[in-house]
Amino acid sequence: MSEKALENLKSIVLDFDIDNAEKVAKEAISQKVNPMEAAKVLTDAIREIGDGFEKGDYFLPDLVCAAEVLKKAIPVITEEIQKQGKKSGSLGKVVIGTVFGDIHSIGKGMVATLLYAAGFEVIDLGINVRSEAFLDAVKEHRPDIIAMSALLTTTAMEQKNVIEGLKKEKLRDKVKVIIGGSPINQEFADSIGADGYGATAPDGVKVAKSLLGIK
Ligand code: B12
Repeated sequence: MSEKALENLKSIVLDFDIDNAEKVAKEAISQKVNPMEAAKVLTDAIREIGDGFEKGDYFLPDLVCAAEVLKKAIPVITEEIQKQGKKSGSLGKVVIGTVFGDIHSIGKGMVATLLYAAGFEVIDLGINVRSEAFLDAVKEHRPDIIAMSALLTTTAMEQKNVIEGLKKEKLRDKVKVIIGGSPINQEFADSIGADGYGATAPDGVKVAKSLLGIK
């Protein structure tokens, strides 16, 4: 039963079926599909579209439509993740955003949801966030962690700009920095002086907890 529901979730992305996205996601949840598994199926499927785009098999409107499918399906899935989560907000405070020049929102949103579900207080600055806005948020909210997402090789360096800004403002030792996004890896994170990197949203939660010494 849940195999079929997962297949249906994959199909709505690959068929760009925006109209049925929410309904299929709701069906999956009502059939007790693990919401984390559902999120992974949707993520893998949209990456397949992304790979096809790179090869020239798909075009920008296809990326836009696939993203619209996820925008309808993901809230249903994340609502369930939040329901199952602790929501205590007591593990610590995280400021999160997608860096300047980058409008990819879906992965950042998933990281924010899982951090929240794990018990972090999350302040989401949104997309296309200038480094000054990250720095202002650190001054205003005094978070334990800044989490940055970058999906483009051209915007990945913005994460370094924020870290350099923190150093200039003498805030670097006040906050941990974690980064992620498809072009990011551990080597890049080390090279720009980030404290942690997560390949997936669940990894992000693990890294955040471990940086704050939470078991
Ligand atoms: C959907 C999509 C879009 C949508 C975004 C809609 C939206 N609201 O987000 C639209 C159509 C707008 C778009 C636009 C563009 N896109 Co685009 N897009 C994608 C696509 C297909 C999927 C991204 C996605 O949502 N994935 C699903 C989520 C769940 O996965 P994720 O973002 O990777 O996040 C996961 C992890 O990376 C991690 N993570 C993410 N952030 C963080 C942060 C932290 C702290 C941690 C710990 C973890 C973490 O956890 C997440 C969940 O597990 C990717 C393909 C790909 N392989 O990534 C291309 C892709 C990223 N796009 C690409 C390009 C080129 C573009 C455009 C430049 C196209 C154009 N010519 O205009 C524009 C750029 C616009 C801009 N200035 O930002 C390229 C980037 C190539 C590169 N290396 O630079 C990709 C890789 C496609 C490709 N293969 O060519 N895109």
